[in-house]
Amino acid sequence: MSTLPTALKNSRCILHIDLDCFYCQVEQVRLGIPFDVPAAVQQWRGLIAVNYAARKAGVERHADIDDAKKICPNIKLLHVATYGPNDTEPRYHPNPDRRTHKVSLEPYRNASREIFKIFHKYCGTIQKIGTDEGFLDVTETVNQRLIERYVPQLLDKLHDEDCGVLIDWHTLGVVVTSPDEDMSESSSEKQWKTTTWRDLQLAIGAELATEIRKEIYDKLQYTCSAGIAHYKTVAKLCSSKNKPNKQTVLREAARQTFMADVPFKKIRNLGGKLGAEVGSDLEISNARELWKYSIKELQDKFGVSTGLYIYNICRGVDDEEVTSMKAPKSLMAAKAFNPAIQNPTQMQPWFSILSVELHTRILRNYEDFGTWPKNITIRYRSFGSYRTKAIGSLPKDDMKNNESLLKKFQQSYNSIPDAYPCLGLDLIASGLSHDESSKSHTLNRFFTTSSTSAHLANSTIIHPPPPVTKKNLFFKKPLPVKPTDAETWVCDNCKQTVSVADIDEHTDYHFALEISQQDSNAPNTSVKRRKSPPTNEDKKKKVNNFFLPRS
Ligand code: DCP
Ligand code: CA
Ligand code: CA
Repeated sequence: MSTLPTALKNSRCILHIDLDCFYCQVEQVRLGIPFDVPAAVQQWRGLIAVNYAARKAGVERHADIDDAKKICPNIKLLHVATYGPNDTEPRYHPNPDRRTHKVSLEPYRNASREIFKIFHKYCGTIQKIGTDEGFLDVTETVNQRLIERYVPQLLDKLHDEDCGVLIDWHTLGVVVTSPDEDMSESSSEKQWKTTTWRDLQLAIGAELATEIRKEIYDKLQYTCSAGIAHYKTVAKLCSSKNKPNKQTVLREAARQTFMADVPFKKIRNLGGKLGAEVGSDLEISNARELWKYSIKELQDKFGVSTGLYIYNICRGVDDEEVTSMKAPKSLMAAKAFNPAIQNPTQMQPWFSILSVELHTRILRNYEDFGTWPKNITIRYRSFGSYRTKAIGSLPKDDMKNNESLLKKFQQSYNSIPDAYPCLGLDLIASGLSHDESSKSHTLNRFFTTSSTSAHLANSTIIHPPPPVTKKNLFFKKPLPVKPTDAETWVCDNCKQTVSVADIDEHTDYHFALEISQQDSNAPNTSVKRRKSPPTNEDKKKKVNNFFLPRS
């Protein structure tokens, strides 16, 4: 792109989009409950999502249903879908019981797929975080629009910082302002005196965000909030700044002002251990309080790369790439039993529930990514120790419905001599990979798998960090991605940091490794694991109570 203004050579446009009270919206849309009616999604006796009308009335996430009703008597409590005994799909049972039913997050996964399909129409570089949010690097599309619309008339300004274009920011969402900026009264609206090329890039990004949010609303009736900025961290902070149903643009001129009062624990990657360390070492709580430290001081204290990272991140600058989502390596349907299951009669209904769930997920995954599992494995827990049993693989022809899977599952489990009491039962599909038949089929896929995303990455512009200027101190070299926030978790096995969304997949990866080793040694025998995977308690501790669906 030779006509790209110089100021945009290293400038990215990042959107962070997050659905408003996501689970609650899914249920409200399903039931046709208007958004101004207070409502919350209930899982057993607790609330896992609360809509904005109910939040106004003082209802908080995790509240007990009775407390919620006291605070807000007209609140609509909508229980999540569950699998009951013999259900072949999740249903909205009127009075589900955790002893006989299993929570299903399938409706939210389905909604999520529809949302991400729309994201994919606008952007090829999407990093999915959990089910309801993602980063979109829209630089390419934005720059294209910018070049088409503005560059031909402004060829003489290509090397300037300012482009002189008048932007009606009021149509683009909430625009963060800074008190030291020059404003001029042009017509009736206040305008900033200058518009930089980078501002223009964000303005077009905001226009794109509006289009995406509009399409999500028109097609699915969901509202979401968006942040538009040059860096991931601030884009995320912006999307949560004005909720619900708003978008917030952070221009460079206002970045520092915006960052000043951000509690630094709210900053991506500083919510966890690193943040705690910085907070206690330097006795600070806001991003602003970090500004008085020089790069060198921070590097002396926290190491070269972490010091530089902190120096930049407290000013709202980072150089983290938006990394496209990858196909999962394994899928799992899991249930914890409390009290433990004591005998085959009690266990009987769970075989069907878990095989239906895994079956659905295998087929859905095949549609999305075209990968098929090599191994199906049972993992069960009795008195703290996990045991596993491989049940082989299932060809696609045997997966038209869940019956073969159910039969194999049942037979294998029933042949285990010491299967009771059982505290937890997981059915896992691992070794997901492309097979010959999936290659020959043209499937309607919108996700990319690892190999195709690598190809995509090659065809997109690589954005090196912006140069150091007098006004802004940017990175001199790319930062190692050091996620240490509440959305990440450190694996006990390999010490790798993984995002919460990937915990199960990561645990399953180790597990699958073991299985493949065991498979080659002693196939079809139940084996004791060398090391237990993290329990839900462990995970919860490590991820600061971030939600983990497993019930
Ligand atoms: N979730 C959960 N338990 C948690 C956190 C989240 O079950 N501790 C589920 C329910 C949420 C969904 O994930 O609806 C998305 O999580 P968010 O943190 O984005 O919260 P919401 O979308 O509900 O609200 P907001 O509008 O503040 O984003
Ligand atoms: Ca959300
Ligand atoms: Ca979210």
